[in-house]
Amino acid sequence: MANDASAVFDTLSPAVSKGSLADPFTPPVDSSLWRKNFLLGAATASYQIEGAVDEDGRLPSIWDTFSAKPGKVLAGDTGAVACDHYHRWEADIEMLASLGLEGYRLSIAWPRVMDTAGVPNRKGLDFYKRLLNRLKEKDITTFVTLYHWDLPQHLEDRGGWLNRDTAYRFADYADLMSRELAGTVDAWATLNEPWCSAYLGYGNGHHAPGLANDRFATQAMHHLLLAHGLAVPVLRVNDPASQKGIVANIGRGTPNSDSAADQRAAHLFEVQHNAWILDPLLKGAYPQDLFELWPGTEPLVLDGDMQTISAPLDFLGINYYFRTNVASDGAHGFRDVPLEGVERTQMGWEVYPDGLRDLLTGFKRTYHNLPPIYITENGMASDDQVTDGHVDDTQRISFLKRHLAAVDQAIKAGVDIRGYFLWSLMDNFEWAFGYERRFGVVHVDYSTQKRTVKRSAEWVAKFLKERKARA
Ligand code: IFM
Repeated sequence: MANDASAVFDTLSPAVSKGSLADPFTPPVDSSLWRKNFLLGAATASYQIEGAVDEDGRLPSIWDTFSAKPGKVLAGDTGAVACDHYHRWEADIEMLASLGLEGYRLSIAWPRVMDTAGVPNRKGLDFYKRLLNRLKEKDITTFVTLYHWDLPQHLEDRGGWLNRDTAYRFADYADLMSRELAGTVDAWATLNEPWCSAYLGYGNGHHAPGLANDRFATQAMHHLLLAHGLAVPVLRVNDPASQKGIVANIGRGTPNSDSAADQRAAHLFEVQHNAWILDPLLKGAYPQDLFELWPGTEPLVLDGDMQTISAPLDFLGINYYFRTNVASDGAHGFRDVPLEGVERTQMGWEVYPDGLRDLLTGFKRTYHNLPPIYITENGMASDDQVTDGHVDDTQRISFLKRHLAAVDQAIKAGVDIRGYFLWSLMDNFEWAFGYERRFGVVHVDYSTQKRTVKRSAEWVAKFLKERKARA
């Protein structure tokens, strides 16, 4: 196998390497992307697109509270209106279907569907029922995430993910949702990116609820994973035909030099970003190196918790965006050493498709019980503008091609990868970065809510059409 996914892609299909729409996407004939059962879809999340935060009995979430605090979100943006998807969902699904996308990954807003006593909120539930029924009518495969960061504020008021009880409340919520929505969901993901909830939310405070303490982060992570473990058997009982899994964001860390200290730093980076979540899920234990990085932060773990957390999964969702080049910090940890002269996105993240392939093949070696994988998010932000009714997001087309080539390489190396979701269907509320960062393959004008299909979406649609015609 060659080392560079971009180079391999260029060799195999030189015409498409520049990301121009005029060049058809023609992956090599043996590419797994041609497989009809390799699912290609797009993803979104409730708080990032729905808006309507005060409607039909929705309760406040931690992101409503956090984004209302001055200085927490760029330009003071909030998710109050977002893409107004709560009112525009029908047109948005039409758009998704017209692009030929075969799968849609969405999340449910917990504060929309239950009151403070756990009593179901019919109006909120009906919204998701209508949405999922319509997706099924359109023959779109549905991946539903139960928790994509919008914790009900009343639970945060009782300690949030620092309170073990939140894990049990989550299992109640999973019970309600799977009883109500059984039959319309193809795959349930309990959590999206527990690393972000635990570390950004409780470890460095960049995300809601905005607490900053390493010990909080490890305890919040434990309760998040426990919530996942408690929910899986509930989902299995209520909706046996669906797949059950969890979604983890993963990070590639590469050493800044060959020195043993920098190699160790890169290892610790990946322990902190990947093994912290994957080891408990797939090995039933936290990686001990984590506590070398953060001495004295071992979470309180009760008897039986690790068995609950490591119950078998039907799939593992993987979200990948970039790599980080690191060096030793001279003590127990690592520090970022940004590389110069590399391609970056609007987020400042390095474009590094090989990292996705290398992490996936590495996981296959490390975890003998690695479940089937879906790439549940991959994509990039760019400062997209509408000109004469078009958005020429050339860098995104090139980004997607190179990452899809990396996925193909991982499949050829023996990793069981069953699908790929673009992040994101449309521009949306990018958390602490507000609306400035645009990740969509569809552009959203937030002053009019007009959607404009970007060149990247046209490109994906074209490929899907061709694949269908060849099937
Ligand atoms: O927008 C987020 C998403 O909510 C979770 N994964 C990463 C994306 C880009 O930052």
